[in-house]
Amino acid sequence: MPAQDWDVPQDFSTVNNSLRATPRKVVAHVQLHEICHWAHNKGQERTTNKAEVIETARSSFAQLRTAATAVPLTRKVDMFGREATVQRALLTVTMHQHEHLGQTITYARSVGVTPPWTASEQASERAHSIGDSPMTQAERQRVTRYLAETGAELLHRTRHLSPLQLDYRPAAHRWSVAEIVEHIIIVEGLILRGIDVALQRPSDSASAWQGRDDALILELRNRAHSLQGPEIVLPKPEWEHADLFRRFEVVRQRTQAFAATTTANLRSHCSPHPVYGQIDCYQWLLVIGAHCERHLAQCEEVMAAPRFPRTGNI
Ligand code: NI
Repeated sequence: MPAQDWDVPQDFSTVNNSLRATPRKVVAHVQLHEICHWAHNKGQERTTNKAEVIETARSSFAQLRTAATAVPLTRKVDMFGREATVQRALLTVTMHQHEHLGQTITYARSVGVTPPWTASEQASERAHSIGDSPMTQAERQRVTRYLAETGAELLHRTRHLSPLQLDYRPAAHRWSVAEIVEHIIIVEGLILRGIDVALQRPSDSASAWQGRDDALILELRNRAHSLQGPEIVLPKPEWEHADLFRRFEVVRQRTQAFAATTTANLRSHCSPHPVYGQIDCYQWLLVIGAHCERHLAQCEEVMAAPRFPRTGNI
């Protein structure tokens, strides 16, 4: 919005002094500051010194934030001789800033300067389109969706079970649903730690499943092959039922946040699986989803057992 559309006080310094020191005045000051100081500059030293400009803008934002959090939005303020609310004033400031943000982008581009946020977006697009890309959009979408879906499905199928149902074992040597969930949590934590360690090592090996993510997932989900995990992944079991699901949610959220935000080059770092050989770190994230699916099928088997408690919350 061009500044001349506003009824800007001629003597900015007088108005500014009279408004000093209350939150209401902070909002009014920011208004004046925004419009007068930068556009009309009445009664203030004009500066094009970069450090001073940055410092003034920074203090202006700080004042604005103080006003936005400390003052009731419905409070009446005097905005250039007209009555308005704090909310109206803040919205006006935001629109005004946005107007000039666009203006600065235009100015920057017109002199051949790429604005910093555009530069970082362009860098990330370039990274996604070259061979050693950290993770393509499609890969990230696939793994985050797989983790979200398998996590939600496990909770949906098991969380509502009664303590009796959770602790039921179809046979002495078989795991209960509670034990299976505990095993899933333990394995997920170990895989995350394994990824962390692998990423810190130099990338010196290739995945034995390079280009075969789907085949690896199918293999892992196939319960015709039984896998005997090491002692460390066996459930104790030692967690309360309520704690069990909370722990699952915590570890899965960690995994999902990592998968959604990591900029590490997951494909170029590998770690060995005891049965399937070298697997890259992106594939290890898929393994977490596949492992969850595999054991969800095992939970279904337990729940389908003839003696599985049908009712009761005891
Ligand atoms: Ni397992």
